[in-house]
Amino acid sequence: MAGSAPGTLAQIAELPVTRRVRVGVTGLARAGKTAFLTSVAANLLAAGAGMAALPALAARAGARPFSVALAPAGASDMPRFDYAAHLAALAADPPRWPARTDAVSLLALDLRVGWTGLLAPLPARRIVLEFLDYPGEWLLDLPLLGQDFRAWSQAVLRRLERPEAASIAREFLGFLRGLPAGAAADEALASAGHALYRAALLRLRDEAGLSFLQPGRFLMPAPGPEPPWMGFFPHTGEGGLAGLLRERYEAYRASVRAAMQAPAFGRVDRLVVLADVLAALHAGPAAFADTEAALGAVARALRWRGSWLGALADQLPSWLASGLGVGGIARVAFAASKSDHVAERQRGNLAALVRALTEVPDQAAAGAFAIASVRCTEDFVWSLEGRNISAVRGRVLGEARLTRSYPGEVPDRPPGPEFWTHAFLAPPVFEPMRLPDGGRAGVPQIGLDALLAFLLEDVL
Ligand SMILES: Nc1nc2c(ncn2[C@@H]2O[C@H](COP(=O)(O)OP(=O)(O)O)[C@@H](O)[C@H]2O)c(=O)[nH]1
Ligand SMILES: [Mg+2]
Repeated sequence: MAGSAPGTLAQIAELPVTRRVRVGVTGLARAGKTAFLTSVAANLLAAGAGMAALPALAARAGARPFSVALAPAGASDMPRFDYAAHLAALAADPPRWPARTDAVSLLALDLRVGWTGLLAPLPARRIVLEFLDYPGEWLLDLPLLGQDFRAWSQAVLRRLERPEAASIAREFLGFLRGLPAGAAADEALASAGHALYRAALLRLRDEAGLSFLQPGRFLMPAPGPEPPWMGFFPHTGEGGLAGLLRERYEAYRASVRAAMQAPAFGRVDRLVVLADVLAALHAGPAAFADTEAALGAVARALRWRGSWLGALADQLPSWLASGLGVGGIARVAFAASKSDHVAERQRGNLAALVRALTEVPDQAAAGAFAIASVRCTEDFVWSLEGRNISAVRGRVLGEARLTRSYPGEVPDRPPGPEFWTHAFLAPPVFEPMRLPDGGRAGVPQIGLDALLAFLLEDVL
């Protein structure tokens, strides 16, 4: 029909030429956020320059020409992700891992996506892709939004009383037991309890390697002076002190909500949650159960009535929909990072394990992945005592020769007691592969392209 084509063209031409997509990138401790952001930027820039850096994403974009540039910072008030310094570390000889950073920062990329065929004359669309490096500790404040003080206190105390935590939390637990029934709202008691609780959280993180620790801002405080309402701790008693602690908890929740609506952190419409699941398998049953609980709580907080947020944004409770900007979260990707520590055969199991830990439904706005942002190893069949084992090999940081590694069999679901009778070995810290051409051809990765293709499916 001769008349229909111009109509269609006109409709497309009416599409907004600029779209802003903000991806929150978060993860439990040392999950690999900086490596992820550096690799995303390097590989998108390389793909935009016509190199085959992200095959799955390029396949999604089809034949449409696209180019990528680092977006100018303009007058933005968000600290920028120091891409140049992080890439320089990876591209150095010998390669180094990017320096440890804890500050919140933003990586912004400017994408221009053109049209093909009959639509080729149309002006290219301009899409600004923003990746926000979001502290993992704060992620664990999300479940608080749906829990009152009593329910939260009960859950925290149950976790603290488990053997692996109880010895570290002994002083705090002793303090709680020593509180008189119906204790009055006394500031000295409140601050003493708070100090003990906070010290216990820090040690649980640093000494026991636990990550399901709340409130997250006790470990990673927001910038600026600390308001008095930070001074609380979990407590299931009744009376004046309990009332004061409850009020402070409510003020804390209100501030979490407000922060999530603030321009800096709000408007997140996709989320990547990274977890070093292999390290948790190595750390043993208690640490693994902790990771499992943390991921489960985060996944549940991001869900509503069994459906993923993005799919049912209009049915969300309003505080949740507007807070975080979660109402607008169209997609969530949960990913096990550093999957180059195991061979291809095991990476499928690793993704299945992440799916089980987060209960991600099959067909949904949420996906489960096993990725390596910065691939350090190659797969390799190791003949050990007459058996062939799917292992990996790479260069260990600071060593000249290649090291073989086989940490153990990765379970495809949360493992039972029999799994823990064999140690799951700690993978060595591998050196990133040498990047030719200063990284301009991208960074070798595993599954990063599939994750991005899922996350940005509708954008490209
Ligand atoms: N083998 C391997 N190691 C990784 C990868 N990503 C991160 N790592 C390791 O994990 C460490 C922490 O990563 P980083 O990105 O700084 O974590 P962050 O604290 O979440 O920002 C790095 O220094 C690397 O040793 C990866 O893709 N493969
Ligand atoms: Mg970092």
